Amino acid sequence: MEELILELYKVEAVKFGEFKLKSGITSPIYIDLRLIVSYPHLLKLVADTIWQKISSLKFELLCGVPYTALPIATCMSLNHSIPMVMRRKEVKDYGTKKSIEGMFTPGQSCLVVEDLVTSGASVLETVEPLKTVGLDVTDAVVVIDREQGGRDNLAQNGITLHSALKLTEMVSVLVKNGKLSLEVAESVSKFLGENQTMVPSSVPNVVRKRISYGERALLAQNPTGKRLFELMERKKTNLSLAADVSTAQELLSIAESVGPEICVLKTHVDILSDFTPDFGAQLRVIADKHDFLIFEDRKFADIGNTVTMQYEGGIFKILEWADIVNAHIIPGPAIVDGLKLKGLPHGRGLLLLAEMSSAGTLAKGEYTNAAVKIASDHKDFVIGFISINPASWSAVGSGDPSLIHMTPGVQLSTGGDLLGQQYNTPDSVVSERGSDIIIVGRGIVKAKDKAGVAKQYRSAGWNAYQKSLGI
Ligand code: S5P
Repeated sequence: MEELILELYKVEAVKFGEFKLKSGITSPIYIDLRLIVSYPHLLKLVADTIWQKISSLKFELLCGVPYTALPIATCMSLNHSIPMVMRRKEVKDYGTKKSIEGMFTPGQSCLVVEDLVTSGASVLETVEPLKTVGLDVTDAVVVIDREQGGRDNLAQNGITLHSALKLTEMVSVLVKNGKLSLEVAESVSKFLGENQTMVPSSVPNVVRKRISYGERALLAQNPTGKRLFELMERKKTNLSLAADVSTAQELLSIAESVGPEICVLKTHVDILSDFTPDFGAQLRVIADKHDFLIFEDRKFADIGNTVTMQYEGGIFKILEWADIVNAHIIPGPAIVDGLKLKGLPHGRGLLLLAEMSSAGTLAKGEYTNAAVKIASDHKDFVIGFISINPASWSAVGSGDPSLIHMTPGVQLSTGGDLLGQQYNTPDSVVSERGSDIIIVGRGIVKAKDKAGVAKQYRSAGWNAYQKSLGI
């Protein structure tokens, strides 16, 4: 390590003096590792030193942060026969439009390699597109950690930082070897203390790039989640109808007329006054005819054992006819285990209520983060969330493209009802708030021409989706 520090100093990859940074701040130290490509022995030494720091980790791919770390990652790849992927700094708007180049399969683990970490923002800019294509990224390795907050910022975003060298270690080795005076060493340490950076935990959302429903179908682990993404791509609709009417007869008639416009029909089966045991079978016929999924908005909220009975039994027998159900996470993860026990053998999917549309909802902050965690631990059964503003979520994994977001409280103009419901527009829900599916109830059900109004919602939702893809 001492050898590496002295070599970097010798080639002036690390310099001391007065340097004006981009931010306007004057720094007593300047580090530029770009020039190590001119010294093959030094490049090799850098690659070997950082390898020692991560050799015990398990990963299948390497990705260097462009550009300075690319040759370093290449050396590691060649020395240890580990394939690389490359992140494009500029995503081409013609041709393949790929942000990640190279061969990989979703679920593979990838180590990020970087030359220098200050705030951690540039590492996160590479982590995010890797995660977007389904790679598992939990660790990053750098040559030099400037010790200005990057380690904590990355940890907050679920990334463990490994470093070959810390800036303060470098300074003390240089002092020991008579290359640096104590006075300069003190000014560096004062500078570091006064210039700690903070990366807001929303950084991944800012750099998150939307990918198409079709691509996300390939990432979804649950068969119903996969079918839903495929259906949306095929039918070109992200509209879900909340068919909140009081009779089964009326519901079936709306399903018939609005069915061609929607991807999901949402029911509250316990509000139907004329429910009969063949209701589910009748609705299924219409769903198959018009190519939509059925979501019974049952909002399970009990212990695992009770929900298995509520899901399968009683007079409604929801398991027999509903592709999707949803659950509150208030009882903890066992509610998911209970529902999964019954639902998964039938290929069914579950949505978790991570947020709610009603005024004063308690489903926010840590509660929402807990829903994200439970979902990511059960991706074979959980297909996504009921959410209101997923783009603002701070939890690690909140931007997981294999999970879907469905948002209620949607009308063509904002407002609310007298009982706490709050409405956002389709455009705001999809293109600003980062959701995938708009759930519309009274906006369609109370209209005279239900199919005509559903068409308007459908095109508003789809246009917003295309806008968010940059089309
Ligand atoms: O937070 C929520 C969750 C749900 S599932 N807020 C909601 O409004 N819902 C449901 O969405 C609600 O039960 C109703 O079926 C639908 C909204 O209906 P609308 O008439 O207000 O559009």
